[in-house]
Amino acid sequence: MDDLIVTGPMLLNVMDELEQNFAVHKYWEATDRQKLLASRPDTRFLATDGHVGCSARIMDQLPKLEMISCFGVGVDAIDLPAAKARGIRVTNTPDVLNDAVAELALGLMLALSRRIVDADTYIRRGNWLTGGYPLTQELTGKTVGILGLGRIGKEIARRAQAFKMQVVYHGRNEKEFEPYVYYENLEEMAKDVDWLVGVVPGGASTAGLVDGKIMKALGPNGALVNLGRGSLIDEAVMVEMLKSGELGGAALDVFEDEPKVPEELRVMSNVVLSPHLGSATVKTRWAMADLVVRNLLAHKNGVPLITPVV
Ligand code: A2R
Repeated sequence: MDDLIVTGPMLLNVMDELEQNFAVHKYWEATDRQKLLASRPDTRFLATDGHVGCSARIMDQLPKLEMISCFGVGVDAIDLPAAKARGIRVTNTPDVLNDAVAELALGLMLALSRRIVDADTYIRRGNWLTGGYPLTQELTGKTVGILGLGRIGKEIARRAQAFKMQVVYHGRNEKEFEPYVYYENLEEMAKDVDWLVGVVPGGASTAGLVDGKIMKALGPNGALVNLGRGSLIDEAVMVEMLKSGELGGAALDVFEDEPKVPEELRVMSNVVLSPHLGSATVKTRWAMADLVVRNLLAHKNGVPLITPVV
């Protein structure tokens, strides 16, 4: 049977399926990971996720590696230039997670604007008995700027419209068949919107794209939402601006150094936090895992990959 190195635990049934088709080696359980790689020089297949990824160093230790199947749509933790240079194929799990991530986007926006998390705590602490909860804001009539009108961004846009919001967007290119206003300049868009939702891939081209200038443009009545990668936002600057009130609020599913979240963010009332839950529903995680397996089997059986990245 072909060797398959798996970098982290997958759903149990998926592990069973992988074990039926491959000799699975659990990288995350190995006490000596170098030794595991060195002992399997003929390995052609590797399964990983968007967090662990696959460095050029790991690829170098597997001279026969042909394919990396990634659980997740973001492949910024995989050294794509190194994979390309070696002719290693890389697959990810796009589209099947669009709805789940888009639902969470709207959920976080509602939670922040209607203060749902804080209001829940208000009742649990018995505060309602002493007085009503302060008035909040609604999404209706507000403008949301989507940074990255891709597969997920479009699903967020549709849901925002259902909430009677105006939708505009920024990306590298204007989309020919989309009905929303395009901003070539992110700062100009940030000035004009109430909500800025980031849903772009991680990596060098988007790192720090939402900096102090963009957050200043968004302003004290604006709110920032991030569902892509923590590296998109200058987190230290965001914390300062949230503290000073220069930025109104933030709803964050991703962070610079997950699972570490700055203590200051954890105590702010104008912030809603979730632990990278975008795609984390039972249905979606199954669909993603299924794609990981089907891509591996496609390569093993010499048929076209289902969702290739390179
Ligand atoms: O290339 P464009 O114009 O289609 O814009 C893409 C946009 N994007 C950027 N926008 C501004 N500056 C950049 N440097 C930049 N790089 C990419 O992000 C596109 O509209 C969007 C990404 O869309 P998709 O490739 O369809 O990705 P998907 O499936 O929506 O996932 C987005 C990210 C993942 O990479 C994960 O990090 C996370 O959401 O789950």
